[in-house]
Amino acid sequence: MTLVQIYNQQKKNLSVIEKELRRSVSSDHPMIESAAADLIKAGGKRIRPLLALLASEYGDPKRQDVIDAAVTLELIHMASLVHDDVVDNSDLRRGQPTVKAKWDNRFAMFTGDFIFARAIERISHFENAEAHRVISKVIRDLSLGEIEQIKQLFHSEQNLRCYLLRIKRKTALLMALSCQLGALASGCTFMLSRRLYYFGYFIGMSFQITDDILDFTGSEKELGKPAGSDLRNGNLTLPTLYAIWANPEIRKKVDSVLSDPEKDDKAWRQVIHDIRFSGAIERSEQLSRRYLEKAMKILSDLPDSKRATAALKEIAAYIGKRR
Ligand code: 2DE
Ligand code: MG
Ligand code: MG
Ligand code: MG
Ligand code: MG
Repeated sequence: MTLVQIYNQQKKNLSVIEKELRRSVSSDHPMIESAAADLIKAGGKRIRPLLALLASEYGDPKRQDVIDAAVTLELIHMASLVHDDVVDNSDLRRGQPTVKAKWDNRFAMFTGDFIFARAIERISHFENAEAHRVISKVIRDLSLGEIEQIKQLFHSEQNLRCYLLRIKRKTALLMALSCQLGALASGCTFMLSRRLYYFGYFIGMSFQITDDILDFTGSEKELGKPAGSDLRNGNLTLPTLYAIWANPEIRKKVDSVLSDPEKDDKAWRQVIHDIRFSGAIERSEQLSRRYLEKAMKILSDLPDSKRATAALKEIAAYIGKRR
């Protein structure tokens, strides 16, 4: 099965979700309406709704709760990104100007809140109290993660646990929730929803590690921003951490640029080059693969005959091949 086939299989559901998303973010306020239209148009892979749809196939995928779950997940994701672009001062996302760039920070904060409120409205449809509990927990952890991330910016004294917790909160938990909620919404047992949660968690960890690798290995054209942007913004990701733990010379250089971010571009380029060719990328790839293996292991315990199992396998494989 290919990724295109998976999207094709889910085409009907995904187009209902798209319509519901559009309806959810629309408003009779012209600025919100325009920002919302831009957000929908900018698109995205809708990976969270897709995960929820696939997880729902382990129960009864026809339940209305499944669509509500998928829409809720994408709305939470969208709202968090509108806020994230304010915090990160990002003017572009998916090649389009961000809400904060097109208007301003204040407007973006409330657009994010508006979308978030729409997500809460959807959540009110769920009768399952467990669903409410797990959603709140993930949003709480997302917020905590962002606060901790700010505190850790430009600090090179970090251990692996600290990095892993950061990417868990920022990326993996929402993917885990997507699988779990899709399962719960379709009436799966709690046990099965937990297993799917771990699948989402493991691919989320692998996804973010790959994202952090690509920030070093991608070209400026591919990334839409200079290579090493994470480090330039003070965010020490896995490649940097592996490099400074293994090599005191690189640590010295990293500390030097971090202590003076206005340092000339040549110094930055040199450090980024050093990290890239230090072996740290390969070690990061190894850890990313380990998470994928854990994800695959979960699938091997799920009913093999299910087409969803094959589809989830393909998604894990895609995450492993992402360049
Ligand atoms: C993006 O990470 C992570 C976003 C999580 C933001 C969570 C917030 C708290 P990146 P990119 C703001 C929850 C708020 C809600 C639910 C309204 O590393 O490169 O900045 O995509 O990634 O910007
Ligand atoms: Mg951020
Ligand atoms: Mg960001
Ligand atoms: Mg990134
Ligand atoms: Mg991203």
